[in-house]
Amino acid sequence: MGAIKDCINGKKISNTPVWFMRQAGRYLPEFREIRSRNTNFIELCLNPSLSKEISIQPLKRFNLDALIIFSDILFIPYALGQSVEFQKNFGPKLGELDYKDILGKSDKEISLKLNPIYELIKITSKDEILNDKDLIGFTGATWTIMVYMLNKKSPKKKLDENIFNNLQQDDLITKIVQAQKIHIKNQVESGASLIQIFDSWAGLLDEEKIEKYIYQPTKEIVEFTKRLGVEVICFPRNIKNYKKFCEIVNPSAISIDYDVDPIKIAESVNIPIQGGMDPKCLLLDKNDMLKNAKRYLEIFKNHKYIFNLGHGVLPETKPENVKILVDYVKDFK
Ligand code: 1CP
Repeated sequence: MGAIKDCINGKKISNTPVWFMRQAGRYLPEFREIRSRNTNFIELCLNPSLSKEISIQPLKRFNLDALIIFSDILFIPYALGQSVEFQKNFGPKLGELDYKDILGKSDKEISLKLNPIYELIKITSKDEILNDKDLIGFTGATWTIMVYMLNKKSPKKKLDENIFNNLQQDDLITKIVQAQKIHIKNQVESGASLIQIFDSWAGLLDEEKIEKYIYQPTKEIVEFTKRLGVEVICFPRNIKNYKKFCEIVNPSAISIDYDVDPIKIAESVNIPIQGGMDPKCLLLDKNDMLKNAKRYLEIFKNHKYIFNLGHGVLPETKPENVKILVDYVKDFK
């Protein structure tokens, strides 16, 4: 069992466990090298030997406690039959929704389409570099997946408010939840030791819509994952009330964003906490970066705490800084 699971389960560990969202990706020259030869992002993710190589790249450089698989949250729409492509300097572009086709997708069809991801997990979990480290599988949260499916592009570009008037929306939610469960179960059976749920757009919802779109489906997915015997970390980015989210959804650990006040979180949340530091801190000079890291480590000293960031590693980050940060966290007493 890895240090992250141990931390969550209250076992004695010698130092703060650490991993990063987007630890595999564009800030690493060795990733950019593979990416430049593989222009189709979906095909790259669905090539188990290449996606394995990318997943282990950060572990070759840094003393991290976990590997996160190189994949994407948009494989749920893909598995449901919606077309997904990634365009340079634009991001994801999703196709029209064929409800009859989507709502009719069987568990078997979904599993079959995502099979290369399970193959990736199987071969990666056997690699000796993993040793006793955790292997993190993931899914997008229902709300965030629904946003991409109905909005067809990043809501950062523009959120179509009509998504709430979509007549088939409730059926779609049920279908996404079904696909998420199959995807989580298959990842766990293939060797994932932990699951993270990314709700990157949780902060877009008004309070009165949160119950239906976030609390209810996420609670269902969390309970499902726990029943599989695996811990589940939730990242409801920019949610207004983390305390309430934790009370209702009850994940094994909560990952916090960089806008939320860590002191308030430390006072109000009593489940294991992950992350928080602004990824921009990795762009500062060494002393300023470590001052920020120290702040989080001090604030959560008496908490079960997993060091991570408040969002993903930025593409312009220098790998040297990641190394300095990881070594600092590992030596922190
Ligand atoms: O080279 C490239 O252009 C690809 C960039 C890239 C990468 C490296 C995308 C496209 N996805 C990924 C990998 C990825 N995505 C991982 C793998 C492993 C790791 O973390 O190291 C993970 C966990 C994700 C999850 C993901 N994809 C999220 C949730 C986390 C977050 O960042 O908020 C989201 C929202 C996506 C959608 C997505 N995938 C890629 C892009 C450009 C986007 C759109 C983001 C947006 O809407 O702004």
